[in-house]
Amino acid sequence: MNNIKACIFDLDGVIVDTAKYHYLAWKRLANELGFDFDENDNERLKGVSRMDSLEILLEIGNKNFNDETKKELAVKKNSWYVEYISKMTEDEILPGVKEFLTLLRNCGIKISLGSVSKNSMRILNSINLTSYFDAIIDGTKITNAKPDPEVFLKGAKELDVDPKNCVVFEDAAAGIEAAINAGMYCIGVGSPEILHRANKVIGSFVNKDLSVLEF
Ligand code: B16
Ligand code: MG
Repeated sequence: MNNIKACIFDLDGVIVDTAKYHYLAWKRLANELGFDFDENDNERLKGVSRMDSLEILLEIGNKNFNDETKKELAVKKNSWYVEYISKMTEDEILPGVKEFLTLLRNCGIKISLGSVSKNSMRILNSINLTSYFDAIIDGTKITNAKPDPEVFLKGAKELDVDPKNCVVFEDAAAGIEAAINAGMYCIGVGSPEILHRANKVIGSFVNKDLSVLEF
């Protein structure tokens, strides 16, 4: 059996389903700019930073703006997104997540957040989960978005655990690549077709025990 000492969790799509709120806000922006944006297009934005997401959106709509306007558009999208997530409660924690985090804590396995979202703290606080984490690495602490491994390597460093003893839980293809680039084990949460590069894929955390950390 391998020696797993830490688990690193992506936020959007792993702990909570905020992808639906990102989608609503991006769609609202696309519609305001005069084009449509569907759930299929939204898959391309998962795990991607805010400004990179905007670039993809504008490419889909075939629109071009200067940097200043792009910043204004990103601020506008974020204000709508924040409006949606400010209403979140503990009820929106995905099934089995809290129980699995509790199990890890009781077994002495360290826990870090590894999200590129700059809204991570706001979300963790509104769902009352902040105290479960030994380290929190989010979009405010990194300069390189996934698939760069920075977000996960910083988490391992803060926990003082070797990357080869870490497991990353991720719902996005870019995040799986980031975990591989960090030299960590990776468990995809979601669809095996999209996450086939992970060491294994689970549908949810419901009834998961430590055997999920065996590779
Ligand atoms: P924000 P994760 C990512 O979070 C989302 O998957 C992605 O869709 C979003 O664009 C990105 O955070 C930035 O979020 O605009 O809140 O800074 O999956 O890394 O937890
Ligand atoms: Mg995610």
